[in-house]
Amino acid sequence: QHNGEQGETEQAGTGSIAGARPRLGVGMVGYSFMGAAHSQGWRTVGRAFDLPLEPHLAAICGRDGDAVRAAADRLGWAAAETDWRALLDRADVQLVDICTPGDSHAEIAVAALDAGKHVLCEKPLANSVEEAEEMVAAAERARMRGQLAMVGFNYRRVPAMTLARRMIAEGRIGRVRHVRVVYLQDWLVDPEFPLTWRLDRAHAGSGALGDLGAHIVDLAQFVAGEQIVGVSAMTETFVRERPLLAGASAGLAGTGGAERGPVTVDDAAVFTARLGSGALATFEATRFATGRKNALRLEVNGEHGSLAFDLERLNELSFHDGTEPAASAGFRRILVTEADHPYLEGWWPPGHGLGYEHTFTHQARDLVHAIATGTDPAPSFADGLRVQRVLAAVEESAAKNSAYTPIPATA
Ligand code: SOE
Repeated sequence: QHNGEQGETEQAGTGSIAGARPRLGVGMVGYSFMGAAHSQGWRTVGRAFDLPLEPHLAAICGRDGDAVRAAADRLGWAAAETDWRALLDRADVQLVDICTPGDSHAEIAVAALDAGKHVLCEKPLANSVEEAEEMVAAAERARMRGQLAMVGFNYRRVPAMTLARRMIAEGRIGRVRHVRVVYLQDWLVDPEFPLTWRLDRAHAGSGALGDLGAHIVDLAQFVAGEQIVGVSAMTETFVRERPLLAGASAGLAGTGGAERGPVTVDDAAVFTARLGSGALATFEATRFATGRKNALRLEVNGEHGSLAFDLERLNELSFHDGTEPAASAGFRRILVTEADHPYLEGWWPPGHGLGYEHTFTHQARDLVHAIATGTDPAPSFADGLRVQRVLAAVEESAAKNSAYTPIPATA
């Protein structure tokens, strides 16, 4: 299931040190939550896995000089830049990793690809279908020159999720009938939580839909091994005004001032979908699930078995094999920590589990292998565009409200 095996060939553009593995110079744009998560991936990947190239954390970029220099020291980068264009000019950078809000993904990714760099871009790929299309076109041009582009849907790299995809592809649950996915967080329940960039459509594109819905759309398609072909949706913004941000935001948090401004994105999105095979899927993405911190739960029901997963117990995959005698059948827990489980060859003895951060290490691992072997990485920008089309269809369906059938009031 890994994207590419260890390569023999050296890709043009990778710097080489005599007697050592060729280097892959990484330049990162952004150093907040996702920047820190990706940095962790780049720092650890060459130690956990036997790689054909050695990732080198060449430079990190952000607009605030003092802050980006502090981030470079904290996160392990050799240099700091304050203009992403300068990052693209650096000869020691062969791969640009974009960890900025969605409104700058397209501009940076297209410029980086046109400048001859490989690109890893955080999800969602863009803020609109049009931008995502431009990015796919740039990736196709760059592919002819041997450059690769990948979008960062990191939850594909939870070992249990890669295993679930493998088991479904092997026919362990038969034909898929239902996919049921929710992604529940609660960091917006307080109406005094300030208007960070994630609540501003101009920066984020959408709210829970693009931030959380993008993950579960990608994951559902990845695990089931098929595409969504249509949706019917509702979205809601529960708190429509919030305090303006006073100062900088950090991670998901920030401090509000006295003035208020409008929330221009959805707080929650629920939608149903049909998959190509005719299977039915349901999705819920919300930042208002009080008490749920990062509850991404997925269940797939097939004609003779089911799989279930919860990100809050990410080392486990539940499996019901419906071909077993009914008297002893039932969901059982697979502890996904065996050496022959996906990605586990790089880590600990059985039972010594992994966490959220390892998904970024696995993402880096797969991209390094893809670059070394010249293999198309997954999820590609085209996969990111497909997710973007689903998000756009959800917004269109919610705006039309056409499937919504009010129930007449009774006395
Ligand atoms: C915030 O909702 C967030 O950090 C997302 O932006 C990430 O993509 C998700 O993995 C965790 O939650």
